[in-house]
Amino acid sequence: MKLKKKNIALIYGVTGQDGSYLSRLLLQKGYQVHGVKRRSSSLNTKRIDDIYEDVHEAKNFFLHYGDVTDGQSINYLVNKINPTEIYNLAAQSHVAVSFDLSEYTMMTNALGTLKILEVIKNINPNIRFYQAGTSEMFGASPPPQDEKTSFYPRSPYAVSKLSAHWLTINFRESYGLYACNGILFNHESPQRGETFVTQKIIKGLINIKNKKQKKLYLGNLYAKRDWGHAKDYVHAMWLMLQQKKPKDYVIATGIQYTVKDFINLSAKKLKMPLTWKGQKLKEKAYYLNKPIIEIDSKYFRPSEVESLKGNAKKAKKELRWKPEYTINTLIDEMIAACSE
Ligand code: NAP
Ligand code: G4F
Repeated sequence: MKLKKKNIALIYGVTGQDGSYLSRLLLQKGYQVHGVKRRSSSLNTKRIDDIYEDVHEAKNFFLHYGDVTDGQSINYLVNKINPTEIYNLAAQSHVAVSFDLSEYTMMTNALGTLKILEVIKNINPNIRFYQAGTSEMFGASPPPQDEKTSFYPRSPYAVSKLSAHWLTINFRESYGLYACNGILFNHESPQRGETFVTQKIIKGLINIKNKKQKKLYLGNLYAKRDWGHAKDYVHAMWLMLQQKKPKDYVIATGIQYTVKDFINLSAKKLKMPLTWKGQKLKEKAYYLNKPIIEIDSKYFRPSEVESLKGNAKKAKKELRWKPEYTINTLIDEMIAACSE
């Protein structure tokens, strides 16, 4: 009997939100999972601590030091691990920060992707490759956005991701690589970084309710986003690499809320009735007659993406993907994790 070659995944960005969910999914599917972590002066593995296997006994989950800006290390790891699939989730992923660290963002997100693609092309063109693209690439193009919508990036982050997107397509067309772009709309979870707006709102409201914090300062309350759950979205990443042909897919819920809607939904679940007063920079939310949410203009971006709402029809039809979570179950889970 011919034994099926074990699936071996190499994940760049394993310590991030999506990396932690993707690792769990692939381990459940029987993969051997190798994750790349960056060297940092304090521990950066808290999201994957519960699946960590001691290096001396590890059988299925392995961590390696590396960095997407270091081509030699990518070359070394791909040679050593001989993966069947590579997921590139590594990025400077904060849109606002990309205005301050534009050069670094381009080097990590765009050049980093190119370095992985070059290594795949040169070492083993049969490796299947997933590139973490984003709805930010649509930027100023009006919703609903799908695979045919024009790109109009509005930040160094979005430009860097668009560059990675086209590099992935170019390597697919030029060298026949099985390389896919997922164009994922915002997805959140209890593992979401604390400076992204959903986690910032939920943690802030809970802290205020528990009297650990007095106020929450935010930026644009009227930006509209299509928020899903990371667990659903990493499933789509995996599905993209299991098809006959490599293609690009939009992954989204198709439902849009403003940042203010997200605040109101979360506050209601936390039984914190809010009253909104004032306008523009003076707009405030009151709880028990005290102002608890205020606007700080430092959280406004030099250029904003006002409205994102995806149409994932292609993924639903071809990948048979559909999200399990709703905005309500997403917020419930984030609140529950925060209150533990
Ligand atoms: P995240 O939590 O910020 O995780 C990013 C990961 O990349 C972390 O593991 C980080 O390591 C790692 N990383 C950063 N720079 C690196 C470098 N130079 N070399 C190697 N690793 C590096 O982001 P996420 O929310 O999981 O998102 C995963 C990917 O999907 C990102 O590429 C993001 O841009 C993209 N994306 C996210 C969303 C979303 O809504 N979450 C939507 C569309 C696309 P440290 O832990 O050491 O910082
Ligand atoms: O939570 P955010 O920082 O996410 P953003 O900018 O949409 O980017 C996230 O989703 C992208 C997919 O579309 C990913 F590619 C990217 O890596 C990241 O995961 O901000 C959401 C909205 C923005 O319009 C922002 O201006 O919330 C608005 N906002 C209002 N006040 C705020 C704040 N955002 C943050 N981070 N902090 C605030 O205080």
